[in-house]
Amino acid sequence: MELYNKKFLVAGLGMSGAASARFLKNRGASVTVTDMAEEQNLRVYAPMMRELGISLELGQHCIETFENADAVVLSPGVPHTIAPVKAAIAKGIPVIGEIELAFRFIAEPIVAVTGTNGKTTVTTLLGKMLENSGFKVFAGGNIGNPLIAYADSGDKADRIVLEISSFQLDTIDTFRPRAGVLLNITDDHLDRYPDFMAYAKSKARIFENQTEDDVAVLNMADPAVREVTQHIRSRKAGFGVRGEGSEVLTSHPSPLTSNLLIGSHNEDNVSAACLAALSAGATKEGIQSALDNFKGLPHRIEYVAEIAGVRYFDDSKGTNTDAVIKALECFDFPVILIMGGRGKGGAEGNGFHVLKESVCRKVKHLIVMGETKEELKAVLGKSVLTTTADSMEDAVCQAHRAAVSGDTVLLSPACSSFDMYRSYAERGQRFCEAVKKL
Ligand code: UMA
Repeated sequence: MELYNKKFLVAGLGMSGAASARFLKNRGASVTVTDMAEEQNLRVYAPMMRELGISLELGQHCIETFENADAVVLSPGVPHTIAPVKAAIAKGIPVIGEIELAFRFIAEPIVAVTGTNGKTTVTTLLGKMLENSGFKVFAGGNIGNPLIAYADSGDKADRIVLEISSFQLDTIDTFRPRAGVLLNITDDHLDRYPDFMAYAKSKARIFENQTEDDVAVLNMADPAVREVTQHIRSRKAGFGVRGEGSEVLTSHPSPLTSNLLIGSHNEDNVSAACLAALSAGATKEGIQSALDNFKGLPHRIEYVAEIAGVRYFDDSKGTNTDAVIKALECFDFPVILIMGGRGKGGAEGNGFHVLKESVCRKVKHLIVMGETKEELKAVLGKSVLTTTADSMEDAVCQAHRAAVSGDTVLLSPACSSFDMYRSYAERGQRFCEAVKKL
């Protein structure tokens, strides 16, 4: 792809956009960045861009700016369906995402992981497995370390391990990982997709450019995964229940086990990581040593403290209903559950009804907060004693009062954090701080 003297427009000035703009500028492109936010909300990246000689269009996305570019690079948070993007596409201007741009400048073998839940766990674990097998690894992508920053750095890894979101897959063109992993597909981000199938198909694009030489690691117990990968060309390596017609490349590496990751969903995560690691050349010793040392991720069903016989767990990263169901499965009754935040459902609501069965079975007291508290109360309030909280501190105090020795208090919001916090990590930290104050 020709960059020198070409007019590039980068849409979105977050982590991904800033890194893309810098990469392009360093290679002699003329770069403009556009962001809907005003300057005062872009205090980190706007001055950095100016210093690099990059033009800024802030507070708006002008159609003409898109139409005048030679190519457009979209940040994952900018939907590819907005009017200025459609206008550029209609004029034949290439519109790609940051992952696609980076891919065109990277020759190293890539293993990419997608799915609704477990992506970060599997990406991190897989990276460790390959590292412990003697490879130099770059682990990045949606995990919070843009691939384009790696391409810009001039570093050379032996293997690249990527967490890839559906937003990033929406804007690929030639992206082709040597191994792709699809962990599961359940409702999420329905505020950005017309329906579940559109979201599921977007996930399956991870295999779109693969051939028989590449590997697809698939959760064969997941009907949506099976459906959207029926016709892919890749060699299939299945985990979970073996689906009909799947060519199992490697059987479940049963001698490889983890004692540190709890819950059946983590058995799937371990299987997926093992299969992907083996396909990328990891050794059995490297895989086992990674499993022996991996204690899970922060804010992912993370143990916080035990106070008066009550155990507190932080699952702030549980931002959809499926994650909450899986988290509840890790615990015996009785759980005091803290939920709520910004919904990610479409016009028909956030689909909280799917939680009813698990909540009835496991939860003795539900505490709801954030923008979705009324909806949560309306949907789940008849199944379980439900109270509302104004803040994390209030929620944790209520949980503390309701708990007796032997209970578990779990923060697993089923929602994003952006109504009250900057990120799920900040929300999780607030929870931990409130618990420590008890
Ligand atoms: N913006 C616009 N126009 C729009 C929408 C947004 O200009 O129409 C602007 C915002 O004002 C903001 C900027 O875009 O200034 C933010 O861009 P972004 O949302 O793409 O965020 P980045 O900071 O670039 O982070 C992105 C990923 N964010 C999203 O996909 C929403 C990060 O994933 C990723 O770690 C990072 O790139 C590096 O690759 C985060 C995430 O929440 C963790 N991902 C979702 C998830 O995991 O569920 C998909």
